[in-house]
Amino acid sequence: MRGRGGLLIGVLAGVLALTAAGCGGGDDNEGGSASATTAAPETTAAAAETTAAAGGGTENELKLVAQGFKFDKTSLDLKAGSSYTVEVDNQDSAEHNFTFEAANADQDVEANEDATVTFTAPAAGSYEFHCEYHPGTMKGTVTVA
Ligand SMILES: [Cu+2]
Repeated sequence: MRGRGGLLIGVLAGVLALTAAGCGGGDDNEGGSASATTAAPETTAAAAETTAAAGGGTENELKLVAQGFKFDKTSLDLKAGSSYTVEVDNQDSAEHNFTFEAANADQDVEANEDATVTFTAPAAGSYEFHCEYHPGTMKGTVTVA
């Protein structure tokens, strides 16, 4: 009788110990393998996207807003030899213009209208753009790299 009682307690204690160990170990393993599996594909996808963006894309679009006799940007960064389409959104009730002489771009923009001009970025260097009608206040720099 005594022997049986002791054995039962021993077995119960063993089961409890195994259960506790099993739970802890299981959680750690699941957590570890799950994050490793998720992280790997994301890294690969991000690398592929970066490669695609750097390799392709000759079509580049920029937008300038003319408001209060000012352009919303005073600097443009272009890549030499790439093609650009600049959309000028004129929010003033006066006619404006976008002129980037180095690329032979000269586009008038009627009051409260949009206009686009397409050009190829010149060789690397520092240039300027301006509005023909308000060159004193509507101007900026173009950096071609
Ligand atoms: Cu202007």
